[in-house]
Amino acid sequence: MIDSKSRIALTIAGSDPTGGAGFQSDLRTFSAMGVYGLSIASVLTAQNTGGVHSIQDVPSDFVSSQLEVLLQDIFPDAAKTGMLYGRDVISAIARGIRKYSLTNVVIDPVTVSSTGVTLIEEKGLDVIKGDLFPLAKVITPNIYEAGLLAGMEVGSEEEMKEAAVILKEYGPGSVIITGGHLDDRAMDLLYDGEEFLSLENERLPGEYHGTGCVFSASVTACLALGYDIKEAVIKAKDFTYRAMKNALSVGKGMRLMNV
Ligand code: PXL
Repeated sequence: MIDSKSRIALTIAGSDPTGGAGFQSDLRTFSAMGVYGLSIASVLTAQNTGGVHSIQDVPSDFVSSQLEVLLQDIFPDAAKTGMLYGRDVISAIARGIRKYSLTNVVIDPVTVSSTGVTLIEEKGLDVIKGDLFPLAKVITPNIYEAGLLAGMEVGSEEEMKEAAVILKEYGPGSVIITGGHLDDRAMDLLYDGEEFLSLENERLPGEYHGTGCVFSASVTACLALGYDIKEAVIKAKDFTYRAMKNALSVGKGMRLMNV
């Protein structure tokens, strides 16, 4: 049960009308973990379970207004970013995070949808790396995004470690790379600048929409609840796995995470 004493988490993310990803999914994840959710729409999408049809950006001034008005009133215990799309929007969010000294910031560098549609403007990744990564307690790229961001091929556990070391240099407190696989095991790697922790579990077959959003939102909720990064990542992985295991077939396409 959420009440006025509940911890609060903010998501700054895109709208996904299916609710499988985007801020709609983040809000459900926060609720399921007992955290009250705030949301700021950074970009809109037209999509269904078959994929993303089109993208409509939100003017960066209006993203700034949403942040200003909300943060003058409520201070969240943790915050995350998801799909941001435009470079100006990314810079505006970085300014807002700095101005209001947000803590427990999780940056999920969303680049591409599960069906292969690009979800970020060209060069947007450079702005995420330069402006947002230094403000992050943890960044949560998947293995593909880690490769793009670190400028290298990432397939093996060794390459995941190399990429994590490169990404840590942009200034986040920790790096977690998700979606590695070793034979039939799923593997995520956490690097805090000192040691590596690899987390493995069963790899589930099939296509799921919104796994990255659920993982980063559950890390954010755990940070809001006061867990440290290692505990947050372990709990988030378990939460994400259960949401995949119970995934819903509500449309004609991909299954949606059941949070
Ligand atoms: O899963 C990445 C993602 C994040 N946010 C929004 C999306 C998607 C994928 O489609 O639409 C809004």
